[in-house]
Amino acid sequence: MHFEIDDEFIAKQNEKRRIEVAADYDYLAGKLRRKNIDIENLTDKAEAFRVAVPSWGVGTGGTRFARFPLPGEPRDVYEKLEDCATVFKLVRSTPAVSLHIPWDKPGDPAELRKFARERGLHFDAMNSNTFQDQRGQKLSYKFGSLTHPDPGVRRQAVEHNIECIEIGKLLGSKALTVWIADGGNFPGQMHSRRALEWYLESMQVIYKALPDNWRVFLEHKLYEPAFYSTVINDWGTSYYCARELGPKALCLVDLGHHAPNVNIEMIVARLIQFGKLAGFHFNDSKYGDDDLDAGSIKPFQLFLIFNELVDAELSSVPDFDPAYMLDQSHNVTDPLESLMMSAAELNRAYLQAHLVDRQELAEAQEKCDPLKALSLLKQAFTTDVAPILAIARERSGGAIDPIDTFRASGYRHRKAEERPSAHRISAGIV
Ligand code: LRH
Ligand code: MN
Repeated sequence: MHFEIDDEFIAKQNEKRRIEVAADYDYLAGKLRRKNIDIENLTDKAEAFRVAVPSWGVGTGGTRFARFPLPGEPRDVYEKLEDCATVFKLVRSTPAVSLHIPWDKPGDPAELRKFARERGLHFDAMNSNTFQDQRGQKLSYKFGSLTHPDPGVRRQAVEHNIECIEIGKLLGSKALTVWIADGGNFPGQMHSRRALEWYLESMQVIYKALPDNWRVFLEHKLYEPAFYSTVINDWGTSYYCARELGPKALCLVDLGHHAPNVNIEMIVARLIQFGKLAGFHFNDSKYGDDDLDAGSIKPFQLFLIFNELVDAELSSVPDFDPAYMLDQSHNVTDPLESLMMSAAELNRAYLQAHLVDRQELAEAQEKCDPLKALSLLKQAFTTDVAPILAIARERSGGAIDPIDTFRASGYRHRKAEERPSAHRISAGIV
């Protein structure tokens, strides 16, 4: 039998907190009413907010130095879905799971789809992997994949991406995310212009394999694992390629894939304006692609990104339908707790962005009153919307306090009993 946290247990845990959170909610309702803001409207938005979780995010992550596995970690894609279902059960905003191929290659896609559906889950964008060599793989990706000088390697990488689309079609996915590690560690190692030509040539074949209702997300990254040059290194290159490929190609923004202090919210505004924003891999970072928990280091930046997204949503930008996903590496926390905390942090930033008085902001911008403009944003950012997030979870059948409820359930301990694993000292992100 596989242990699951049941609704009755969640209700009991909520019972302990209901009076307190209801009081906080009513107090906040009063504060917002004075600003002619209806709290119920915000709670509906919080209940409707959705973010996908990465299958590779429910296991412990690591670095090149070490990975410290947790007892009860998922050992296959089914156990990963069990854990994704537990996160969804408690926070109610994460019914979609993004798979990575071949890490999650299903033996029987129909069976996996049924297993997911029985747990209220469905599949978001598929992720291809031409940044590692698989056992028995003919040609190595050591020196690149879609941009490798050897057309045989490029063809192998193209075929892998098309295989990801075929698997995704059977799972009900509607998008493919393509991140390639292609780049060089030494000046002169790659011919930059030729490499980009090969990238476009390869992507055109992948693009042609997309079903009509699918999208392909191009994910740029400044560096790592290549440490001198990266072929798809910034949003400009990604944007150029997405335009060259066609309307189904869009640019995905992974927050950790930019140099420190880059103004990511402006990149978001540009991609929205150019009609090429695919969506996000949300996480946070202090230095490099640290894949830390979203909102844990730069919560104001996360708010400013959602400020651009909500501004676009409210001004009904055509075809504005960004995909929200977490992409994190949980090296020192329980991955499920980090995913629940991060999902709540995104929902918080989204709600706070809806608290910005956009008419007053437009006037302040019109009148060149920067301090007024900033204070309007800060007012929204410093409004504690936690009671709304808690009530929204409870109304959707989730936990008022997901992490405390998760800990009280003993889930991790039960999974450690159910999933005896041969812990091997290892390194790397998964
Ligand atoms: C690359 C990346 C990409 C995934 C990988 C797990 O850094 O962000 O999105 O394929 O992490
Ligand atoms: Mn990513």
